[in-house]
Amino acid sequence: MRQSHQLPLVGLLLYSLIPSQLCKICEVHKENYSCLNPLISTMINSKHTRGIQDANVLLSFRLVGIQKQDVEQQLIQHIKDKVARKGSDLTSGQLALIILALGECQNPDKKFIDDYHLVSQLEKKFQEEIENMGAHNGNPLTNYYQLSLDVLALCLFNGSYSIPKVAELFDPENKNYYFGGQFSVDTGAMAVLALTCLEKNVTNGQIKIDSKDLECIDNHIKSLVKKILSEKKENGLIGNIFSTGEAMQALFVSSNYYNESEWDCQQTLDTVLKEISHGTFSIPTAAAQIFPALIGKTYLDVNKDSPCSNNFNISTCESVTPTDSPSNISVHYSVKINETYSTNVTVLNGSFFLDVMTEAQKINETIFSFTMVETSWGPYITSVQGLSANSSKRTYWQLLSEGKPLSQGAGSYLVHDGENLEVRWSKY
Ligand code: CBY
Repeated sequence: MRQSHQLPLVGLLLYSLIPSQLCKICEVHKENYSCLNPLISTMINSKHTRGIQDANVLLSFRLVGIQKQDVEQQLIQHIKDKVARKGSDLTSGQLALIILALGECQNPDKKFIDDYHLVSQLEKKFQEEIENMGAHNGNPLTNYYQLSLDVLALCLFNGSYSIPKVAELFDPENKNYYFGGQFSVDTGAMAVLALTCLEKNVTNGQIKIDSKDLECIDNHIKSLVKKILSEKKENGLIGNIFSTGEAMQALFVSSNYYNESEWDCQQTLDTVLKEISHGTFSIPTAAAQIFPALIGKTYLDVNKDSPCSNNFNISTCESVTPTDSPSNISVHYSVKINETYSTNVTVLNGSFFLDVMTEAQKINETIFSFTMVETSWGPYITSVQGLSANSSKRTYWQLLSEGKPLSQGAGSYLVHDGENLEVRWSKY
C-alpha cells in the first residue's frame, strides 16, 4: 500500500470503527432468561433430520452458551456424518454454517475442520458461486444469503477470497438482495455481518486492503443498514418476525452507521418476546436464528480461540403439541402457471399447507403432483406438475393465501376452513 493512501484510510477507520466499541446492545436481562425457555426446548427437542438445521442449532448453543452434553454430542455427530456422506453436495452456505458451528469456541471439533479441509472446500464453493453468476446472468448457484455466509466464514476462519470481488459483488443495488422487487432483510443483514467482519480484520491488521475497496465496503454497509432500517414495522419487527433476529445482529455491529433515534431496540425486543410466548418459533432453525440477538450476541462473536461458556441452567420441558379436535375443514387449492388449476380439498383441522398439497395430489396425480426437498426450515417445494424451480433462472413456486405470499413454508403454515390457497409459478 502506498503511503499517500494510508492517511485517508486511517481516518476512515477511525471514523467508522472506533465508535463501534461504544455500541449499545439491548438484550434480555438475566432474571428474564426464563422467557427464552421455549426457544431452548424447541432446539433441544428438534428431531435432527432436516437439512442443515443441526448446524444452526449447534452454532446457537455455543454462541449463547448452552451446554447440554448429550444434545451437543448428537448434533456434532450428525453434522460430521453429513459432511462425510455428502461433503461435496453441500451448498456453499451449508458448508459455511457447518464451519461456524464446529469452529466456535475452543472445542475438539476443530480438528475435523482441518482433517476434511473444510475451509479450502468453502473457498472452492464460493468460487463456483461466482462462476455461476458469470455464466447465468448474475445469478449465483444458491443466493446472496449463502454468499454472505460464505464470506463471513472465510473471514472468521482465515480463508482466502478476493476483496475487490467481494466489494463489487455486494453492491446494495445488486438484484440478488431482492425477491420480486422486495428487499430481503435476511440477506441484507447477513451481508452487513460479512462486510463488517472484513472491516474489522482491516483494523486489527489481519488483512491489507486497498483504500478504494475499504471505502466501497464502508459505503455498502451504510446503504444496507439504511435499507434494513427502512423495513422496520410499526411494532418494531424488521422485515418479518423470522428476519428480525438477524437484522438485530446487523444493527448491533453497525451502530455507528445510524442514529440512536432511528431504532428503538427495546421495542423490537419486546415484540419478539411476545411472539416467543405465542409459540411462533416452533421450527428449531427459527429458534436458533433469533436466539443470539436476544442476549446481545452476533455471528461476529464466533471465535475459535475463546473458551466455551455456560450461561443457561436448562430446565428441559417437553414441547407441547396443541390438541386438535379431529374435525374436517375444507379449503380451495389452486396451482397457477399460466392457467389456473383448482380443486376443493378436505383435510383434518390442524393440517398444514403441505397436507393440502398431498391430498390434492391424491385427487389428480397429473395436475397436482409435486416434489419437495427438506431444508433447515422444513419442506421446500421444488416442482409442481413436473415444472421445476431453478436458481439460475430465478424461478420458484410461491405459496399464497388469499392472493398474499405466506411468510411460512408448506410444512409449517396451518390452514383454515374456507381458505383460498395457491402455489404460483413465479420469478424472483
Ligand atoms: N438459507 C437459504 O439459502 C435461504 C435464504 C433465505 C433469504 C431465507 C428465507 C432466510 C433465512 N434466514 O434462511 C431465502 N428464504 C431464500 C433465498 C429464498 C429463495 C430460495 C431460492 C434460492 N435461490 O436459493 C426463494 C425462492 C426466493 C425463497 N426463499 C422462497 C421462499 C418460499 C418457499 C416456497 C416453496 N417453494 O416451498 C416462501 C415460503 C415464501 C412464499 N410465500 O412462497 C419462503 N421462501 C419463506 C416463507 C422463507 C422464510 C421462512 C420462514 C418460516 N417460518 O418458514 C425465510 C426465513 C426464508 C427461509 N424463506 Co425463502 C424468510 C423470512 O420470511 N424471513 C441458507 C441455508 C444454509 O440454510
